[in-house]
Amino acid sequence: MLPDFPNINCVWAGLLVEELVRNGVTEFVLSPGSRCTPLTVAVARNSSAESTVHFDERGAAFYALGIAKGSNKPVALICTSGTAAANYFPAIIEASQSRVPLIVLTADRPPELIDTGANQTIDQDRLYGKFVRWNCNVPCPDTKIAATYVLTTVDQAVYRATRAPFGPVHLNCAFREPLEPTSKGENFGPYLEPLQGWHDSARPYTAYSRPRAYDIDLNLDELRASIDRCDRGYIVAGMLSDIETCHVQLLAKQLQWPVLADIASGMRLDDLGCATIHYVDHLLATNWFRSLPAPQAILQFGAPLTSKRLIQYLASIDCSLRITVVNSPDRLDPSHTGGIRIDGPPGEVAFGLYRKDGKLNERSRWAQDLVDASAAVGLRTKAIVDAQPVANEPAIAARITGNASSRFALFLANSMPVRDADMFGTVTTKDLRTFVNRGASGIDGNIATAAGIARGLGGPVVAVVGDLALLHDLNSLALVAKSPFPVVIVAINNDGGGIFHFLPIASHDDVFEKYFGTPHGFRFEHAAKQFGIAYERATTMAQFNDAFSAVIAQNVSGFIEVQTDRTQNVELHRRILADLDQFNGSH
Ligand SMILES: Cc1ncc(C[n+]2csc(CCOP(=O)(O)OP(=O)(O)O)c2C)c(N)n1
Ligand SMILES: [Mg+2]
Repeated sequence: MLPDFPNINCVWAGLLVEELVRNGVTEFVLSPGSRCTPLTVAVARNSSAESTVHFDERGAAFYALGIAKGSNKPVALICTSGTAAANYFPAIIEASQSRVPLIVLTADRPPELIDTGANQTIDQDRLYGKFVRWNCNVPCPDTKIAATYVLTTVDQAVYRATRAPFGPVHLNCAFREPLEPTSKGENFGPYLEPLQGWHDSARPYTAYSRPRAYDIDLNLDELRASIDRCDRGYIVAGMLSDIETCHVQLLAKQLQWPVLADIASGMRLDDLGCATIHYVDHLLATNWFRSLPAPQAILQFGAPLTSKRLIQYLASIDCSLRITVVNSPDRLDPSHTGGIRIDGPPGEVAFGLYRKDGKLNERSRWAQDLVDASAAVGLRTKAIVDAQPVANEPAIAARITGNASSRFALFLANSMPVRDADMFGTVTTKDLRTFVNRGASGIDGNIATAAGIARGLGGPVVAVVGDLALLHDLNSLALVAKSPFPVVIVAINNDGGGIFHFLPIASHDDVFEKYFGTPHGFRFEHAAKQFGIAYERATTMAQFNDAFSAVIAQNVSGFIEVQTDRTQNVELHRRILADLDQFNGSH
């Protein structure tokens, strides 16, 4: 028997939520509001729906993004009409550009109230423009419209969100009053009769057959043969999911080509038997590197890349074979390098290029020299960084990656935290999972994303964030406070935007500090305490190490504020680069 719904709004909302659940969308992030009441009640009353409630839609949407990244599953968002819906936009842009599936359900007023000056009413039609994979204005629930319409709408929404390129979809759902689950004694039995088979089956109403994961006019065996003809080639690992990383690793191990691994690839911090060039950004800065013969092939899996030096270097190479594999039809070629662009899942393509006999190639002298030089560069920079007694950003990046326990995943906020981890991250065997928001590289929603990742993974996360990113998303500490899994915030407080010191504008003293450095003088102790999060402050590396080790060992949420200095930071980076100028390939 189908449930006895009190009114037509509840019928549609109940079907919608149940169909989402049947499609594997079990996580719902809701924000309070009146117009979305039917959806909220439907989630609350569906025993298979897991829900998180967060008052701020901007944080809620980034939290949903984090859950989707951590769980590799689509996540649903529910909010009321008006600016509530507009607050989802930054996270929708990030989800669109980092190809993460979100099902965005915004409640809307009925058509007779649009454009009339009615309260909390805006034009929500196509609110998110081209940043959603599909957009549907779901009309007010009405028994004149078949109930199966609701099911096929949800099925289409989930399908469009989870077929490549993955991304957000928007269902703008209009509701007329009554919004609460009251009944006037209507009998929906005859209306719902056509759904009896669906109800009994426990399956989604529409079974979409997915296109073959990728369909290309290339013979991968032939491509592999051209790869094998190259003596010198790079594997470049950009942003990859866990499973994709495994397959790329397999190929990298077999080819024994140097792996230029981005921090978002899952291959940067670990060795895994590959010829990994962990410190590629710094190695590229050496004169020694410029004297090496160029590669004949570049095989890139995943995008984007974090290191500007690496992006520029790859663009400068004129090689005969350049293959880029990203699961998206989008151009994703900011340097206009062209070559062979495979629109398919990087893991599967890598596996397609892998020779199934499993035989490993011998590592070339060229590749081994690069591996050795990268390790030597790593040691060289470590020596300089370790000699600094005061807390400094490169050392924090090295310690966090070196000292985090393998239970923890890392979220690296935009601006310097992600770049420092890319440049200075310690090589470990801990298989640390790393997450970033590099779709649009915003410094917004970073705390909420980290908390969402913890929920999506079902495990603890260390989030490294700058002070401006933290100020931007301060109220998302509420999500950390009630996170079911530990979230450790490492707040690097350099009193402003440290990244801007690396730009030429930094030498324009009349404008720099006020408009770019943007000092604020704030500290975060009271903020952490307001949300009931244990707080520690560090000004030396020794203090930081103690505080970090303690919170990691306790496996609880916590907040460590480290004070650093923007000017000293850029000087330290310059000293490291000057030292790398002396590098001769071994020491
Ligand atoms: C939403 C958003 N606004 C502005 C920017 C431009 N931006 C990039 S980095 C940065 C400074 C970030 O400062 P902080 O978080 O303290 O990190 P730091 O540079 O000090 O490492 C800004 C404002 C952005 N990326 N995203
Ligand atoms: Mg800062």
